[in-house]
Amino acid sequence: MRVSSRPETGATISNPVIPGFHPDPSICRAGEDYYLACSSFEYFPGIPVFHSRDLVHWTQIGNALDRPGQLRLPPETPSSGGLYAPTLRYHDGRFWLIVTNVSSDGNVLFTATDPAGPWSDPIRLPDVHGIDPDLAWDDDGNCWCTVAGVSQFRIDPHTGETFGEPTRLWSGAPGAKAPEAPHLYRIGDYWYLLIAEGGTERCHGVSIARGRTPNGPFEPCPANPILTHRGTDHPIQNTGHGDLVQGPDGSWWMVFLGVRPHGGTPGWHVLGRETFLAPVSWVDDWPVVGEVSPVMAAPPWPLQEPAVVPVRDDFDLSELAVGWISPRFRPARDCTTKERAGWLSLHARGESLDDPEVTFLGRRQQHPSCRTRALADPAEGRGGLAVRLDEQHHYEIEATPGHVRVLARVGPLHSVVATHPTTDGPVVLRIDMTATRQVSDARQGPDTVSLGVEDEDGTFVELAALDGRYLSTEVAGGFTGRVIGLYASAGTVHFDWFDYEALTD
Ligand code: 6LW
Repeated sequence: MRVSSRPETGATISNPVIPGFHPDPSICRAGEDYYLACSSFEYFPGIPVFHSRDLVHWTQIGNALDRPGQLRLPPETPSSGGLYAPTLRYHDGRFWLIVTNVSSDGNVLFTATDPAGPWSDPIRLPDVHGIDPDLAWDDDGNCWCTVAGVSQFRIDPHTGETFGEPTRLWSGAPGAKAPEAPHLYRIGDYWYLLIAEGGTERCHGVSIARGRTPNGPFEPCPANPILTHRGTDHPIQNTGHGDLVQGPDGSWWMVFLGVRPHGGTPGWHVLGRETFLAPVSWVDDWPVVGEVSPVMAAPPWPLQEPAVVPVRDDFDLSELAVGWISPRFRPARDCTTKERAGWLSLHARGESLDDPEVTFLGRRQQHPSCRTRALADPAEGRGGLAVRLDEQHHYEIEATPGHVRVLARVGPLHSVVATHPTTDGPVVLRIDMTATRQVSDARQGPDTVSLGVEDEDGTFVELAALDGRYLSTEVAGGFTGRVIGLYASAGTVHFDWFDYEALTD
């Protein structure tokens, strides 16, 4: 790993530290290494795992649940069902990950010696009811699993067995909605219980209480919520669902989720809930969250060089890169780079992106403005390049031999927006997302999604420019964000390459 020199005074970093649909971050430290896991809902593989040495630059090293034996997402799994809110911890020389599969297995626990994988088969916790499970160990070796609500179980993490009845710990501010995302820590003389409350929308926040034992009683912090942007015009909204960690120098930090709305009123966010970082100081043994901003002071330790992320995936490798995800299931035979050397071959299962079992391979949109391109060979079928929020909200440019068409689905409405003749051979499909920066009209959407093809000299032929609000969480609902990718809706479609390029505004 290349390490740059200590940042100059005045050096800054940008937030989010993990952009795109990466919510509910949970973080742990093992020596000089940091690892972070996020929710993944209906997508397979599940639970992306990231590595960093500086808390600022993160690289995805795998997905904890990458085998069908670990993750069941049946076709009836709704969008925003599946895997919610993991907790990742390093304890006793190994990594522990606990997560809720709200669509099949309930709470399940996995272990690994290398967080890049392989992770174990699931250990089920049939008696632990409640989302957002946390793990903490006390000095006597007891393992405490605390869930949304907020209540706590003593468990055997090796078997999933529970002991005794759950106990109610603390539910945050009286009357506040959705006390959830508990994390329990021993810091100094106290046990701290960190929670989210107010719901994951604009009222989201983080509160904390402390006690002398892991089971309470807990005394709420007088300054609660210790993090919230509710009622502000801050560019980062919905801040909540945090987890604490110590930096390399012993200072404290919080990772948490937030969103970046764009456009006019009421503001639409299209990238899902993203992972942000904030400094934490301590006053009277209570944590105080420092300024949260899109550009913030760099931590005072040497920062890694940011990894250079290639624009192109050429599909030259036999395995797919870890950032590729598919709704619910990805049978290797339907999505393979082993059939035609250097190409990705997709075999259609569902007939369109409306189908929960569509063959779709995508990556998260991570930048408000970006360009995606793909070279598709539709000679044996029909398929193309799509931006997807869920089955009911997607735009796509779809190729068949001799022509392309732009399709849009928004809720119950389906539209063929444009058709255009092409040659019979492979065709370059392109979608550009351009974020709204200057709001000249309160009704202006968050971005424009332009769909089209490139002609032989590379000139973009735009066939449709659609308002991006219809592919936003404020319209579609749910917990995810945009995913951009390749699909087949009939026969077999081969793709030679896929480009994703961040555009500066
Ligand atoms: C998650 C809950 C939340 O379980 O949203 O923002 C839910 N917080 O803690 C889904 O991500």
